[in-house]
Amino acid sequence: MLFQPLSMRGVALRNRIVVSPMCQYSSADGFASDWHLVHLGSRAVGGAGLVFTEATAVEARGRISPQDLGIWQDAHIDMLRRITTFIHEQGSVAGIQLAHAGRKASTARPWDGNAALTPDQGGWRPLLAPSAIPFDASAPIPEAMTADQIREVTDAFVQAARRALDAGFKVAEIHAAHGYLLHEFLSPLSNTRTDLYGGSFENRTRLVRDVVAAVRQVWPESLPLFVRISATDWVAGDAWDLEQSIQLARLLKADGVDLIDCSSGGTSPTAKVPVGPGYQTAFAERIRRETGILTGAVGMITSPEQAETILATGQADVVSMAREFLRDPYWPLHAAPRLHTKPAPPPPYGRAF
Ligand code: FNR
Ligand code: 531
Repeated sequence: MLFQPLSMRGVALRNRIVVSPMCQYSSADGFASDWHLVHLGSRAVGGAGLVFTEATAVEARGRISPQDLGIWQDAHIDMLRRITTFIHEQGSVAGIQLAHAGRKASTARPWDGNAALTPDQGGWRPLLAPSAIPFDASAPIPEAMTADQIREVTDAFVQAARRALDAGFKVAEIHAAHGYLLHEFLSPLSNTRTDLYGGSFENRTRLVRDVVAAVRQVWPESLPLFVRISATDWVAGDAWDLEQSIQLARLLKADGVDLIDCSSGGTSPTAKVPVGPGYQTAFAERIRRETGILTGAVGMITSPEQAETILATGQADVVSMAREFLRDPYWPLHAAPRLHTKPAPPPPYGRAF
């Protein structure tokens, strides 16, 4: 099944293999560079069905690090269009993950230590969040967003979607996972608001549903829209969990979302996450079976046989890989013979496979 095509609305993926979004921390002022062209382009050459950009900031203050990719200004579109054109020339599909880091914004990139950056270190203030609750003891205290700021951020997602369309992307994924802004509204661990955006499930899911509805308005009917969620906070008690994720997925399906990309974690710095091969596939399975929406499985998927089993047992409709694709951009070309399928290299490489 891994090499079977998948059609969603007017877009046909050549296979079920997705390059998961991966921060490259390689932009200046949000601009894509030759690094992004080669990084993403080579994975399209390698045979992936869908290649996602990293989390791409919808506004400058929504970056995780100063070096994040962005699409908050029209000037970002040109180089992004060069990348989508190349990806599509390879028979792959270009996707973009639209993101806002919320209270986890303004941090140094991993090889610079990951720490929060003050304004004189290249960071910025304020950090936006549902409530004035820092991610951990060493993180800055964010500002609880006003109604105006909620409107601003929602519009930033819409404008970003317009730019993404102009840049040639065929799939947009809204990042509502990993403890970033939209996930922060979902989880009672980070959202203690008492207005229309806090408290009940309906209120905590309001922002992600408003963003999805607003983006769906400008994202063409013919193009798929994904949402990445953290299916659970991995925290007992009053936190975000799988039952709520199933409920949210059902609502998002009705709101015009085509696929739920099922990750987990990111809200609590102390949560014990039982990481292991395919440790999140059960979330994709439960959501897929109980709501009928397409799902993506991600997390420690590395072998062709493992990926095939996930699809063949109905746990998900696509498999996403991040680290394995860093180790091997040509993973699909190497996986095909392992699953008794002919690899489809680009013509110039034909004699090597
Ligand atoms: C990530 N991950 C990630 N997730 C996301 O939703 N947006 C992103 O921009 C990033 N950035 C990122 C950078 C790097 C270097 C890594 C390793 C990971 C998470 C990633 O997409 C994936 O969900 C996890 O890495 C688990 O999948 P793997 O790596 O086990 O295949
Ligand atoms: C890794 C991560 C995975 C799952 C839960 C929390 C964190 N992160 C996520 C990335 C940035 C770098 C690594 C994003 O989602 C942007």
